[in-house]
Amino acid sequence: FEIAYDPPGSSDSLHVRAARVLEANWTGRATVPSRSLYPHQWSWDSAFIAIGLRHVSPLRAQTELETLLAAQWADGRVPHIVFNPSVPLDAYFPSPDFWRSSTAGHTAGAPRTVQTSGIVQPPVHALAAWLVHHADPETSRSRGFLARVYPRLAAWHRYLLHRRDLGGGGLVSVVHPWEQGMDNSPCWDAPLARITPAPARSFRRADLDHGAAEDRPTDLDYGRYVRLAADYRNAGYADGQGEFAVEDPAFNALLIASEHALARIAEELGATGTARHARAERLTAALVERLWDPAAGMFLCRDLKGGGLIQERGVSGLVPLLLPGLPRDLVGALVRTLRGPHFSLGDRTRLAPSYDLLGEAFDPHRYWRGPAWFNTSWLLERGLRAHGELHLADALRAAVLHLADTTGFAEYVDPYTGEACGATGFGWTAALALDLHH
Ligand code: 9YW
Repeated sequence: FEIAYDPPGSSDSLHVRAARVLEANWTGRATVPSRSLYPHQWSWDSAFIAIGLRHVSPLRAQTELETLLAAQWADGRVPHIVFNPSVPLDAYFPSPDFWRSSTAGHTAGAPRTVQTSGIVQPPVHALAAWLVHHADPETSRSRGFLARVYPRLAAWHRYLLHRRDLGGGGLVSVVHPWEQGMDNSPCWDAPLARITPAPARSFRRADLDHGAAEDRPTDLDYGRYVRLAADYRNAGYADGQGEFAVEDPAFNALLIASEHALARIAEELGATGTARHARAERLTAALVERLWDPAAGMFLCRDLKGGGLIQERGVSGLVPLLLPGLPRDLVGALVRTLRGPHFSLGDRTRLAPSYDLLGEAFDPHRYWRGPAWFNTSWLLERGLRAHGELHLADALRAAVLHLADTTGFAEYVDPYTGEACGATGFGWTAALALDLHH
């Protein structure tokens, strides 16, 4: 079904309300995802936030990305959190004293002046930088924005392609569920089951001070997250030694989209983008070869430690729709899967659920185990539009605008009812609604 949106006169107010959220979450150098739950700078949040912020202040959008990239490690990794030193340690767990970046990350080249985590998040940044440049090319050129971020973005992609090809098949692996960004997706249940959880009394969750326990990951999940992160830290953040390694379709698709964007940035700077475009095409072929599952009609995650494709349908497996170079028959299959009983977009759901409606682990309220999120909807909207599925794209766009606004820019929503879950005043929800509004 479709939602009527944009009655005359109301369109300005969505812009104003979304801009107000971004203003409230702005710290002076970056934007926090949520004042209550997530009071620091998060990597992929900042990329999505910059994409929306460019419509309000191109300069602030550039600064957002530059602040994040200033915390890059010498080995090229862009950390998933950059900590704000003026926020109390107990406001978020795991805090800087858990990650100990400046000491444990010494060999990997963690920065000295700022505290960060040691894991990464999906590489949406080159795509964001390209879109931010486009919002105001004059200011961007006068500040040398692209020239400044290009070497850092190139080093970031190099880190992923060289240090994280743990399966040897050309794709990048995540070594922690937090890296992929969909923390407690049922896709991680099997690979996580092998991990011995850290004892519950060895850490204190700060998220439960702000979020409802039944909407959040469980204590057992957290025990395993902590164990994996502590092992990585104790190994000096050296890659290739951990017990968890998964090739994820969304993470890799975002790298491919960003590699294409980096090629365009290179061209804008007067260099050639040919080699980067070619690499993006090779990555696309590897993605199809290693993660496409014809029976499921979508991409699945590959568990490098347990062998084979994980038979769980997460929204991550639909995100490669974003890629313009995807083979035509795969596009058709992805669109059918999106509309079919597992995701039911445009029929029983208005935004794509984060996980299979028919899956045993489905829960409409628990974080990434069912609720619909705005960043994945933004990515799917882009994909549908790029492949000419205009009717579906328009309906999805209208649903994003309507639900973002009526929920007070919620973190995520019940995919059936649209009921707000998690935090409100959430950064990327406001930013991406702003972007689709333009
Ligand atoms: C956490 C900030 C982050 C997002 C992730 C999301 C959540 C952090 O919040 O993880 O403590 O659970 O899963 O994608 O970047 O918004």
